[in-house]
Amino acid sequence: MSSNITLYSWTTPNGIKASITLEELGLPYKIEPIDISTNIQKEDWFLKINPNGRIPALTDGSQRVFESGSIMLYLADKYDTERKISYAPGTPEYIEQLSWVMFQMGGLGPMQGQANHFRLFAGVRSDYGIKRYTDETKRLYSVLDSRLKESPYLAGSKYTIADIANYSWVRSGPGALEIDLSEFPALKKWADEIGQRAAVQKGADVPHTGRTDADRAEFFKSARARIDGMDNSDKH
Ligand SMILES: N[C@@H](CCC(=O)N[C@@H](CS)C(=O)NCC(=O)O)C(=O)O
Repeated sequence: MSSNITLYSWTTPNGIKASITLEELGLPYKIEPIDISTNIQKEDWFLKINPNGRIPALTDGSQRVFESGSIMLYLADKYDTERKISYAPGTPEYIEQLSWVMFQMGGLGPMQGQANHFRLFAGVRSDYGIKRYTDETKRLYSVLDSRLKESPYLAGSKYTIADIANYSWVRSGPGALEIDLSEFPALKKWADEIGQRAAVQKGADVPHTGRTDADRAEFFKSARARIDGMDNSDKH
């Protein structure tokens, strides 16, 4: 099947969901790097592709697709005819896959995103905000851990877009929030295995910025130190 895909993205947990899915499907695509620190994603031309002004977004010919979950479902529905990384609509496994994609979109992404905000990026230090969202992230990890104790992958016996969606967030929990994944043994085993996949390693480096894991670790460390150096604003 022919495609004319352009991906607008950056190496963030939501961004790499789209690029890993494209790599797993072996689809050709053009990458438009959107460095979100420069706010290009708020410019008028980009808002025509994603009215929400965030990455990732994708165009396929004249079709625009925004929201990382919709992008994954769109790509799976249209291009995964061999069902390499998805279950067929109408099957019970498809509904399980959809449920775990929505779990990530409505739960893990927003909650871990807030934890990252309070722990790394906020303009004030709120110990309440850090605890609330880090605890909720860990609670969601325990839900994933329980599921992965009973099933090798989130939707069933096969690795799917549900795993890609959740893995893309879980992978950064240890570095950004100092979450010890060994507290969640089934989740850790699953994450370690997914992290070995060639398509995952390739997709997680899109667009290629040249930043290494050591650079990222250093960034997280100094971001946490900046927050730790402030007075806790909850007291005021
Ligand atoms: N629900 C959206 C969230 C997208 C999102 O929050 N993207 C972040 C990067 S992970 C972003 O673009 N941040 C820059 C901004 O908010 O301006 C999705 O899953 O696509």
